[in-house]
Amino acid sequence: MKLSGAELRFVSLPLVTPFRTSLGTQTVRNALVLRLETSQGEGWAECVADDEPGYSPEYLMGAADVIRRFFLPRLFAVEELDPAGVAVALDGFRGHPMAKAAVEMAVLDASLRATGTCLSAYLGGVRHRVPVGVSVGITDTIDELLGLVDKYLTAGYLRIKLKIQPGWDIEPVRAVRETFGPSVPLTVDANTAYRQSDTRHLRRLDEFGLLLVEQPFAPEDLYSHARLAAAMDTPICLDESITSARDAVSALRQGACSVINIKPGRVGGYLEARRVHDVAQAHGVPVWCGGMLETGLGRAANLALAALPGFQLPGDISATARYYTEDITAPFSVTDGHLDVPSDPGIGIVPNPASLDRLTTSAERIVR
Ligand code: OSB
Ligand code: MG
Repeated sequence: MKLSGAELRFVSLPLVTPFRTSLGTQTVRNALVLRLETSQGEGWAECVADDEPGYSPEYLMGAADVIRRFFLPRLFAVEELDPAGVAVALDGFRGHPMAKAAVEMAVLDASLRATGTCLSAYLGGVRHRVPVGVSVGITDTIDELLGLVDKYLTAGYLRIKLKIQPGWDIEPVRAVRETFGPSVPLTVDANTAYRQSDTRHLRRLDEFGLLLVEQPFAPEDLYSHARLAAAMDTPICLDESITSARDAVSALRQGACSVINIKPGRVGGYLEARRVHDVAQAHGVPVWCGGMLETGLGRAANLALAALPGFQLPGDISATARYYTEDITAPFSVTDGHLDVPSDPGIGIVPNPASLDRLTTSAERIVR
């Protein structure tokens, strides 16, 4: 196919509850929606970069700029573009995995739509519904946290992930364990808030029977993660550290983790995400699908990915209502702790035009 144009839209979705992590508090999800016009029809995607370069070095305006200034001109020049060709065409540009992932996702959507194939089938999905959990932010009080966890367990979520940081770790985890019992699948995510000198402290989490501890240390610090993994019973899961399949091999060989959180944006797209999955499978390591407070576009595509066989733990792919009162697409809902994998061609969903317009803050069209 040939690319002929693109539309970049900034959308702004207020969150139903503020989302606080060790990196900061978010009350609104500003996202970049990309619509590509191709010789075979349209393709939709979202870029998961955040407003600020906190979780990763990318940020929304920067992602839009690199797409507009460098990626689109390069892709407009490709005569026969296919999904795998996106990464090849953009290989000369270093970094910007979330921006690259968005462009690749839109090309995937357009080309799969043209052949009537759904993303899940294309990627090798083996399930029609996937088990899901919920990521619970830091709250002002333990009571408030217990109220949220109770609400999510009642809604049917199959795993609770608590955001932690120094000063908000042992006590909230203990309170959740004591209140809801030992059988609730429970994990914690530090978003890099600890240092190697916290190892003795982090080992105290072993008494709570957690499924995993996610990303305690800095992204680059595989060594400290390997030391902690050797010192703790609880499995270590990496998120921020894994930006490619090559990183995954390196982390697994070093013993830095025994579980991987896969986010397509973080690794440069759904095709690289599948390679991370394949590497983990070859090492006998389970993976699960992380989340970036996606709109319905990213949520649909993440569900397709999470249908792959190596996704052995519930993903951070919660129902729309956990995030937004209104999304740009039809909402996703949770049934018996599962979300359905879209089966329509491409990513399997398109924005609802009226919602998209209502939530758009600015739009720009770029032609070849
Ligand atoms: O570390 O997994 C994370 C959200 C934004 C940035 C980083 C993370 C998260 C989440 C929420 O934990 C996942 C979701 O429900 O989308
Ligand atoms: Mg994380």
